Amino acid sequence: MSFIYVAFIALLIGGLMGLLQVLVRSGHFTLPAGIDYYQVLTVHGVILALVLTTFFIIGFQFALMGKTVGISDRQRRLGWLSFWTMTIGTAITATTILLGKASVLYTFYAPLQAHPAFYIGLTLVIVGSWIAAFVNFHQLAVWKKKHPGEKSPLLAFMVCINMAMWLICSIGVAVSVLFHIIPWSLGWIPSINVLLSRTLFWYFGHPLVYFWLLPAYMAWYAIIPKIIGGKIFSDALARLSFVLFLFFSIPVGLHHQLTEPGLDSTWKFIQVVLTLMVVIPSLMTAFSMFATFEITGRKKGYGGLFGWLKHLPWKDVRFVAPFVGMLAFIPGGAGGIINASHQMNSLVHNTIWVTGHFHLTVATTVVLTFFGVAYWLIPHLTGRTLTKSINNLGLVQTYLWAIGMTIMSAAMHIQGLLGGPRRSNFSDYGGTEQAAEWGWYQLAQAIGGSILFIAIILMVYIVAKLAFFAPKGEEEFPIAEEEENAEPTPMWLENWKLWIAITIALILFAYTVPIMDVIQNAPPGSPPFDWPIGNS
Ligand code: HAS
Repeated sequence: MSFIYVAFIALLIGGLMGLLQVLVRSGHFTLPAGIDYYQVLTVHGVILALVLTTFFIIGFQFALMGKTVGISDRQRRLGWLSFWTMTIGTAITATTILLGKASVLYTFYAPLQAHPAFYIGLTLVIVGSWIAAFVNFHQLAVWKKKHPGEKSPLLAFMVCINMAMWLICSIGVAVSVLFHIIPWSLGWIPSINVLLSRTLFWYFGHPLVYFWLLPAYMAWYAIIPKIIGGKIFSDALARLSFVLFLFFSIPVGLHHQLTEPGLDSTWKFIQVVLTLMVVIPSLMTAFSMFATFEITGRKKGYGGLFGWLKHLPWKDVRFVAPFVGMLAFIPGGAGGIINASHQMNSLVHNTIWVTGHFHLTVATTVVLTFFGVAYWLIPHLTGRTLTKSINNLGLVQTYLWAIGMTIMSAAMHIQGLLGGPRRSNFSDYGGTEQAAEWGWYQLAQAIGGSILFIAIILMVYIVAKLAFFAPKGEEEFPIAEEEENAEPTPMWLENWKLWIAITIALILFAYTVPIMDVIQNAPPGSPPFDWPIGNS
């Protein structure tokens, strides 16, 4: 619950910053009291993309592990150590941003330079998450020792895959921050290899998005079937898709740098191919979800080509919120494939299209699934119940989110195609005709963003109600079972050593030459840029 409290406080603060941004970008509002746009944008990105997600995920995963393989007192104490390390790190980073010393956005691209405390705080967040990872691995190891020869519980397997991926990818950003960025921000080294720091960031930054996505997939594969009164379609398919995510999430970071000079296009091409491989486990997930819905509906006696859709619990927010998330992932995922296609990327890169893409993927697919989980997890943990009236309020919240996001994200996609930039304050670019075309879309973003902010207030109210005021009682922790006649899951799916070895081999293949190249043929180092002054 402690992790989840921090996550929802982050939602409120980050959401308010988002509201300010869309208002400013509409061109009809200026920030009061000399507050800087890029400061607000940094709070928004860091607090939502890094803090809300990581805290919710680690809290949720501890709950899943505790429920499926158990947690000892010692592991629980280490869980607290993880929590406090992350919370102290968050406080340090947040203070630095609020003092105006770190307006470098959530990607902290060099040569923009923040105060060292910004990077030190973020390092603590990562270190705290590593502690959680080792606790999770230990929890599964203890269970396996007690159950020799048995397959591990599906959710525990999934959590450990996610944390293994997280550990391997965050080493990249840790190396970059500890040995490169912090010494540079302390003035110990005069300049920085910008290309190397970005390449190491994206080595981490792309798997980061799957670190957000996989806990949502855990809920889709193993929790939603129970909520709709069905069974897990295929335990083996679910595990295989997670193993594929482990393989292909990491060696693909160059697709964020397709327009970056100084990286050989052969390696960009190879990483684009690997990116299209990482689409496959998502398509497997889509297939699996359709299968679960259809099989459950047919078992309940609903026939016809689409008649089985009628059986779905359309009034149960624990289902509806994640379902809207699934729907959003259809255009969100298609947009990702467009981004990954080298030629089309040159049209959309650095435009607000990309912002539209990630508001569909992380801010709708992932976040609405997390809300769907919160509706049962919070009362389960606090010994309360999800009442009919809170459920109905949750339905309103979900629809408001869907409406707000549809308006805002569609407008972002269109404005991006018309050349509207991302990561930038409002400007009419000297009254150019092109910038004039964006006006309506910027207004639509302000309308959509305002609806989203109302939805955020409603969600925080619901969370407070579920945590402190809902009637006492017992709320179910819904975990689905496998189909009775399911084929046994092959034991080779648990060959951890092999999976880690393949993952490392793929990373070495995709990254060794580009990184050596970036080091050996380093561009001239850059002195720091201190935003918003614009130079060092
Ligand atoms: Fe992305 C940029 C490519 C997925 C997040 N992405 C970003 C950024 C973020 C982000 C935050 O290749 C910006 C980073 C920055 O600040 O610069 N992305 C992809 C690809 C995928 C993808 C190929 N992204 C995600 C997910 C994210 C996320 C997931 C967060 C959670 N992305 C890119 C690229 C860029 C990028 C480039 C760089 C752009 C640039 O130039 O800067 C794929 O993983 C997508 C595969 C997904 C699918 C969809 C499957 C559909 C499912 C739903 C089924 C629905 C059901 C319900 C069952 C193929 C599973 C239906 C039921 C009915 C009854 C109808």
